[in-house]
Amino acid sequence: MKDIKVIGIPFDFGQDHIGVRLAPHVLREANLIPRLQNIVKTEDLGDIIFPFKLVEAKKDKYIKHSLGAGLGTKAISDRLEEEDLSKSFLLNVGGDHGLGLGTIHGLLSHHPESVVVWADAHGDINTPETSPSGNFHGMPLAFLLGLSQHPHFGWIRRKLLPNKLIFFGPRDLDEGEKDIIARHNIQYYSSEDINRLGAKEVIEMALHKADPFGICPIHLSFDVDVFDQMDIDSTGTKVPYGPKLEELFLMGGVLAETGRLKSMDLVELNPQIGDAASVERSIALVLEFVEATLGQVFHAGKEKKPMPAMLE
Ligand code: NNH
Ligand code: MN
Ligand code: MN
Ligand code: MN
Repeated sequence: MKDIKVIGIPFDFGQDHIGVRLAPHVLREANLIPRLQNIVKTEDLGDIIFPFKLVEAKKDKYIKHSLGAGLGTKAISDRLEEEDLSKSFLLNVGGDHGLGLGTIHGLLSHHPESVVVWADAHGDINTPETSPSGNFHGMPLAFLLGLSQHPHFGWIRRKLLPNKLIFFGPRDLDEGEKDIIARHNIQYYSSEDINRLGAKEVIEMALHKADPFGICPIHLSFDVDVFDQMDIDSTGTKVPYGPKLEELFLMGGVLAETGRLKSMDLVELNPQIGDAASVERSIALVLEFVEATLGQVFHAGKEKKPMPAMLE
């Protein structure tokens, strides 16, 4: 890979806090692009614009904002499909996690064999029927795996195989999600597993099971609520007992060192949640994580970056 491409995706149809759509803007204001430029040539592709209003003729029974979510994820997938990603690392800056359906569906057109690491406090694999909230950001994986159908998502034509999916850090799963994960035998490493076994051991074991020959491209779908609630405040659904900060940074590093990490979603940062100081701290942490991970993607094997200051 020769460069990084950054795309802003202010998608917020997946839940009810509109602040997530501001995250691409605040991260750029906090120097996301220059910080990546320090690592390697970085191109900002701008934002995906969603050219429709958040209006629905009638309340959808199971998925809130289903029209926006369906059209929005299709727009994301189409946009990524047409992008030349052959020499680039793609960083998708959300937005809420519902966008993962669009980004991963689009990426599967470039790399059909991709392994997806879903780093999240949640499972995001509810079907509209099992969802306790009706929020689409809790459902993208059910659509991506082909477990759900809905008229507003009739455009979906690719599937992620359950054996290519790895859950990293969940600790708040709904009952229906537990059933789905068990039924499809999806790899699952809870926050407790990670803190007990170590992120490196967990990720190496998981990648080996998903891709025994070590040849498949890797996509990291990173929901910032995977961080412990003590570490991040500016996100809509915080959960305690997260993986230790150093285990999460280590996970990014271990993925980077495979040489196969090709893309990443960064989602659910909401600069409208928390006071000014905690928003600033949340942004700083997210930037540190991206910088540390991409630093290792591009410099693995060369001079190593020191640990980020906040971990010392
Ligand atoms: N599982 C819950 C739901 O389906 C919460 C999902 N919230 C998230 N997911 N933030 O990452 O509504
Ligand atoms: Mn609506
Ligand atoms: Mn999520
Ligand atoms: Mn989450």
